[in-house]
Amino acid sequence: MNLKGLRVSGRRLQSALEEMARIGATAGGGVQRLALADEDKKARDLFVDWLQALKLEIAVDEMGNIFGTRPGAQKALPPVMSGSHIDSQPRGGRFDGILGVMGTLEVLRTLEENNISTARPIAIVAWTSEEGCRFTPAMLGSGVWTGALDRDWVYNRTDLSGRRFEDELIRIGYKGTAPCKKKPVHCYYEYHIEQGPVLEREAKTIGVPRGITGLHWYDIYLEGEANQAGPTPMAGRRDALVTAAEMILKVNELPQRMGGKLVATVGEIQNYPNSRNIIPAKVHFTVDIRSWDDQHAIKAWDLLRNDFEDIAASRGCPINIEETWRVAHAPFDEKRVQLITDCVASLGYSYLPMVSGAGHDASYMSRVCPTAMIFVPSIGGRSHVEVENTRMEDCAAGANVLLHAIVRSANEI
Ligand code: HGY
Ligand code: MN
Ligand code: MN
Repeated sequence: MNLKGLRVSGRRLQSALEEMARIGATAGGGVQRLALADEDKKARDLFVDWLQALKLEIAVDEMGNIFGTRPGAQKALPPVMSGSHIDSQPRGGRFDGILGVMGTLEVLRTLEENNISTARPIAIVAWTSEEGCRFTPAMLGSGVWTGALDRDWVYNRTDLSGRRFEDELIRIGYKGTAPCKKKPVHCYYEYHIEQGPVLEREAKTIGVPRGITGLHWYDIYLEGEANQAGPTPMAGRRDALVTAAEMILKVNELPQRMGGKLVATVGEIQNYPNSRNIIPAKVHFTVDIRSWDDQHAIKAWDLLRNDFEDIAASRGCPINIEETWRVAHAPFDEKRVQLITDCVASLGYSYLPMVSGAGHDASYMSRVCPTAMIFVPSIGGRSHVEVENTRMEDCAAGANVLLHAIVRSANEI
């Protein structure tokens, strides 16, 4: 069969995305499906139903990663794997992660309805807890599967209310029995929204990243001294929140000071006791530093950590720093990137080579098998927000690239 003319069904992909978007739908038009929360379970259950309808061989591993395998003519050959994540940010978007899972599902549905077999098996995967907002750090399911993270260490991670990862996995019924251990994979593709402004600005349909920047996460804990906000003189206060504020400004100034391509963000903060008439006693905040150049990011952190220690000393607020997580920048496999580019060209889409500023499970997968990604534009460059949006024509275009990349790769012997 001449596969050149093969295309996914954009309408069916749209309806799968819309059905998933109803799970955890938020008032502002986004979704909230925090890892291992009830909404995550509901979306997982629906995903497993769809895998069963395709008669795939389904496996759930000890980390709750869900795999569906479509057999190939040569069963023993390592599969082509493709997927992403189902969990979302709090009041997140309807495309981040789920587009890659639904895009791969649409590829499998298209192959089924056209009765197309491949030499290699094809495995679809939904990785557990990619976002890292409820249980830190990010990419926990793929991190354990690739051997980058220890399963029991992840099991004991807790969310802000003290719930353990493993207990939540059991509670939603997704602590599977399959060992969470890497197996041979021929290559891995991840289809995802760009989550930035570049493709839209350059009016390109497909982004072809050559890799993902390094991600470095830190947690900062400050001890102040609570007291009555009225009678306590300003002199001598040990105000943890003012101390944090001075530090947070240093984070924001860092990229300018360092030069080069680096971003730095404080996204999360907790203030205790957080009462308007009590001088803040304790503050926890997070630091997220990203750069393609890992040494540059580490140098930036060294500078920042010294600033933090000086500020903590000058304000009399002892500091405790956790260097929570570092993932080095992840260059993708050039052959796989070229194959994606060839598929884009043969489909006649415009495209742009780029680097991903967002982290993805593909970061870890690139360490264990040839990996590449496919991006489609984010309208207004917005993501991790309820207004996150991508044109359905672009969603179908990206899925067509994924379809041809998977079929070509699954017929490589
Ligand atoms: O942080 C990230 O870029 C991803 O959403 N985990
Ligand atoms: Mn994502
Ligand atoms: Mn995300």
